[in-house]
Amino acid sequence: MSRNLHVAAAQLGPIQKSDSRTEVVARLIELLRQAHSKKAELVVFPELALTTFFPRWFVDDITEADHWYETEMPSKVTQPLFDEAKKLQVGFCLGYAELTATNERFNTQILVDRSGNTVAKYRKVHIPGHEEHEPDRPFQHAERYYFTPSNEGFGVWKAFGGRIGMMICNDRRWPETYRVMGLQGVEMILCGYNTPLHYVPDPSQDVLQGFHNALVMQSGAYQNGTFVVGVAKGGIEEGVDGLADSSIIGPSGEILAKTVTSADEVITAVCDLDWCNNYKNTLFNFDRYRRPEVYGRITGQRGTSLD
Ligand code: CDT
Repeated sequence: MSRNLHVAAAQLGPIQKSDSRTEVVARLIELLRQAHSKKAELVVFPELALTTFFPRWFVDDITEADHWYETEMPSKVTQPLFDEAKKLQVGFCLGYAELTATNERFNTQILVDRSGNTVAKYRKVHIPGHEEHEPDRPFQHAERYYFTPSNEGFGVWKAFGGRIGMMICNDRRWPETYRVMGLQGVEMILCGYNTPLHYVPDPSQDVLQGFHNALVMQSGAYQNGTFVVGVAKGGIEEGVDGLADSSIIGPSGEILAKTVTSADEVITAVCDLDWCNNYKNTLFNFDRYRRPEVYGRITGQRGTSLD
């Protein structure tokens, strides 16, 4: 018996400030069609896939940035993507900036089923970067100004014949992200990202961006017996070079498929979700081997305690 889910990572090249939502949605539809022609059932797009990565600029009045956010999903301009998905019977996962009716701002990802219905919403938990304008930087990473960290945590949804979880970009660097989903039996984690190659606070990490990206997702997959689909918006966007390296990772921790460009590109893999059980039922049999009674510090404190 196997439970195959044919998944696609639909990497985006850069989206410039002047690119309209309509132009971007047309690119997403083209990628969706390419993925469908490769027989994918689920297509994963990057974080903030409808716009340029706007947290690289600071505005004193945040309402001047309202135009980067979606107040409804689908909207008039994104509806064609949902329509195409329904027509092709392909599901998708899409990241975007969300502005709620109560004026909250989230970095959000949704899961849409093969009938074009939204079946799950995830809002980014770990928000990196800074809150204030830092004028000495070559570019800003003011996500902490533009987004509220979600308190909703990491859900896992029964969809596409398996247990699907979501995380967004910086979430992938934190082992807790994977483990909270692992404890809900997650079988595939979908992750969009925008990762500048230049890390301003410590440029010694610049050459390691690709290594760290693979390291965290491969270890998270292996240690929780789950597939991970990591999808970039890469390439040079408004002068800032972004990591590409989108990949589909198996529960063994091995990379099954990886992009070779930093432009719009589709990769796919047939994922037998039952493969997860090889890990979940053996080395990572949580019920048998975990020791939560000695893990109290994980949830009991935030920073390092030296006492
Ligand atoms: N989008 C996002 O979360 N990017 C961060 C960049 C590093 S923090 C400035 C990441 O973890 O890839």
